[in-house]
Amino acid sequence: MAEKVGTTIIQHLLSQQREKPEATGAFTQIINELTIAAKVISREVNQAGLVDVLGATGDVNVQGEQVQKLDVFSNQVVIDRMQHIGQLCCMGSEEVADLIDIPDKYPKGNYILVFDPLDGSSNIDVNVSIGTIFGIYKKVSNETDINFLLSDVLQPGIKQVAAGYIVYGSSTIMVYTTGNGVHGFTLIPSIGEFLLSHENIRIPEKGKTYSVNESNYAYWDEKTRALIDYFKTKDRDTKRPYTSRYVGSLVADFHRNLLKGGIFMYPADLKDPKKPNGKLRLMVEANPLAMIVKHAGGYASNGYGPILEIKPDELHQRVPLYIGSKQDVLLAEKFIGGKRT
Ligand code: AHM
Ligand code: MG
Repeated sequence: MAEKVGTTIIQHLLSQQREKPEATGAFTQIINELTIAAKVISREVNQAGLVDVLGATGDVNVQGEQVQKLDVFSNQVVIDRMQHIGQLCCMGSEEVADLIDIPDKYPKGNYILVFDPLDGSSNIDVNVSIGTIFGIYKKVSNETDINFLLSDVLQPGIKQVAAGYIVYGSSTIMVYTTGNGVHGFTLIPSIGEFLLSHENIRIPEKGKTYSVNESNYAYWDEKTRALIDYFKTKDRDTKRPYTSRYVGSLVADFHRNLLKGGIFMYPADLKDPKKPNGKLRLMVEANPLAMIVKHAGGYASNGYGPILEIKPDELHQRVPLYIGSKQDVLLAEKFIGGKRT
């Protein structure tokens, strides 16, 4: 008897694209390859403990291959899967200083992929949720030479045509948007497919949770401290204090707040004079999640205005991040940007 399998990501994407006569299938191919990369990374993440043990005995695994650090491995998986499909003109990765070219043996396309292959590096070795983040842009010039593509890459996040993440947690979930709702798919290991599990996710307007690395308190300015103090202060009318949750993996913290409501913050701090804008990267971390939260009814800000409107100056630019439930992020803006009413 035929079993009802559920909706795969590609099926879902195709059903959305049927309403767009201009769709060429290029985009579907990009998402398809990304899901394959995600499955490979997920498999490896699930064996992380084992890989670590084997790595310690001489950095060679059971197949006699060199054991790679998982983040380096994930970076290579994404590059290998994405470079051959003929739809990308280049890529930008958190793990690679410069833009990644498409080898001459493959055709080039008009899309740009930016990604963080395995975010949450401090949690990789300790079995805590980690994730992959990606954003997709369309090239604006007619350039094909990698030396002249940087200005095509440095577009504000509002120009993303799609964005998503994969969280490797108690299950592996992929969440994506093309601007037409935010949808989540859970990897079913027994059939090797991501199936629709969270259709049209909407983030609550206001949450009860704040997520921040509070050990940075000593390095924050007065406005930032006042904001965190606000969330911790007791006030029945505004349902405070909020509760605190901080995994230390952006994707995991973001995913929880997306489903349950709340605000994630990585403010600017004075810890390292070379990083006055905090830790997180605009292009590979903040922008993709900002697009997702926007289409789920939330908001992402640098404390002064929308993340998605910032014009990047460089690929690895950092940015203070306040992201999550709209009312909570607007409140953060009032504290940080001084737009108090
Ligand atoms: P990474 O790209 O090196 O993994 O760093 C990004 C991670 C985020 O996932 C997380 O939100 C943040 O760093 C945690 O930083 P901290 O340890 O300073 O709280
Ligand atoms: Mg990262």
